[in-house]
Order: sequence, then C-alpha cells, then structure tokens
Amino acid sequence: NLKGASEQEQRQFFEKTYEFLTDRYGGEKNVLSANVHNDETTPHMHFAFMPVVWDEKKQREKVSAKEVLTRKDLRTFH
Ligand SMILES: [Mn+2]
Repeated sequence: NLKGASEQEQRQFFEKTYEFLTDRYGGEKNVLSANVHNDETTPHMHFAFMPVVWDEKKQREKVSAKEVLTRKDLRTFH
C-alpha cells in the first residue's frame, strides 16, 4: 500500500506506472493525460489514453476501445 511509502517512493511508483501504461498502450502519442491525486484517501493516478490499434486491412492506425480493452488485456493487467 502506498500510504506507508515516502514521497520519493510514491514518485518512483507513479513514474514506473506511467512508463508501463504508456508502453502498453502504444507510446506517448496515445497518452492524453496522467495526473496523480493525493487529495483523496489513497494516492492514485488518472491515466487517459487513446485506444489505438493497427488496422491490417487499411494499413493504418484506428481508434477502437473494443479491440484494445479486451478481456485478455484486462485479465493480464496487474
Ligand atoms: Mn482521483
């Protein structure tokens, strides 16, 4: 739990989390915002991104939350 962590540890945790999510969802071009909230019960991050996938047929990227946020994605998310 982050409550017992020092400020520096929390910072490192959120930086790692940001890197992980950014990497997982296609790089910084797809990141809309990332904000850490400390004013609620537990420190947490809000991470907003564009769900982009490669469209094989059209040979270009497309936006599809349905294809990015699959059951498998959520299951393997830790
Ligand atoms: Mn919040």
